[in-house]
Amino acid sequence: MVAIELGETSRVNGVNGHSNGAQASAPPPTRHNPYAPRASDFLNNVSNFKIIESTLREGEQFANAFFDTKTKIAIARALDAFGVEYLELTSPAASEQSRADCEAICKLGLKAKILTHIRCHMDDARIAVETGVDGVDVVIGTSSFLREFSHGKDMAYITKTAIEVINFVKSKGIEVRFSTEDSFRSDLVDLLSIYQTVDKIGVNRVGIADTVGCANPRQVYDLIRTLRSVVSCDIEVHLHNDTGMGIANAYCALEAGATHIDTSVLGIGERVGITPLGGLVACLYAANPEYVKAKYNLPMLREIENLVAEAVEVNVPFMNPITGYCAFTHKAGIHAKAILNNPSTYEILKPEDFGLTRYVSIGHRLTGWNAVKSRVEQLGLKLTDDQVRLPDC
Ligand code: HCA
Ligand code: CU
Repeated sequence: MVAIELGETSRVNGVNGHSNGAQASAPPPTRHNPYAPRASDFLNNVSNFKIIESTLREGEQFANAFFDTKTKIAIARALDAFGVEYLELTSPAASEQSRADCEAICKLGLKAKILTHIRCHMDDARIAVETGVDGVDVVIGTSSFLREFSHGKDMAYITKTAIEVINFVKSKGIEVRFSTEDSFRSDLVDLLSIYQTVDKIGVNRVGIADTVGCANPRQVYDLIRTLRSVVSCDIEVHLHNDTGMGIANAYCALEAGATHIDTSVLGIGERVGITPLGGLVACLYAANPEYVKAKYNLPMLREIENLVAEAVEVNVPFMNPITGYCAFTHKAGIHAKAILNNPSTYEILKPEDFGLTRYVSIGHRLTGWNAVKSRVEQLGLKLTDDQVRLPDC
């Protein structure tokens, strides 16, 4: 556990908030935030990560996703223009159309690296390496549930096949990642031992998948931190959102030393999907706005979400970070007054950084006169403060 520096203001807790007589000579309170990332968090990658955007793989598994080639290309181009580092595509072994689409996207000449996602099987690997991808994401289930009720293989077989597939993909000069499905319900010794084995033979990344969305942030932190101490390769996380932890878990994974986060636009995927791209970006922007602004074309977010929402026929949720219908609307009089003086009082995200504008609601009994005054000024009307305050003005 890393020690937390206590600022002068924190000490007040030790005396139940009452003056102990020493305060007159105490230095003025600092603005130090004890929860911000600390230099001593040497594993922390909150300002040093890559996004593996999986709308065209995990997202294609969303119940209402039926992407045709044109739509896939539009999504790939939009995500590339936004600046994600990787695009993950459905396995070319899944269908003839999946293979053709994968090849077509590889030929677009995008800046993002193109990955495809396959089962840990030589038949799939042989097809994948012929498509023109920059890398292959390999996965196999290791939990007792999947070993017993899905593929039926034991750890010895899984390890042997993983080595064969990884060596084969590497021999083609492209990236390879090895991941275990349902990692959080797999035996920890099995997990660490297979990851150590694949790290030694030169896998580029290992992946942890919370396939059923059962993990909480502390569990994610602990597992990634343990894994960080046994492998030297990069670490990717893939986090399902069944209990609403997708973003929080991704953040904790980065704090613990993960290097790559899987996302999909609006979080679409199996069941309720995975860590959403927009929500993750909001969370990481709050941690380090300059880093996130420099990396991604933030004003494109809304357009990308609308594109995907339309393609899968859903609405953007009203409480979506950044693009939700009320994301930058302020209503109560106390909020409006402070916002009009200084937007940072009630906004951790600056709407203008996302190409959006704030809105101060005025049509309600909770609205204060400051909000009405501001609207009067916007409209170029000439009213005195007394007139603005009058209920019938
Ligand atoms: C699935 C597989 C997967 C794979 C994740 C990964 C999962 O569809 O069940 O390759 O890291 O959630 O386990 O999406
Ligand atoms: Cu998944």
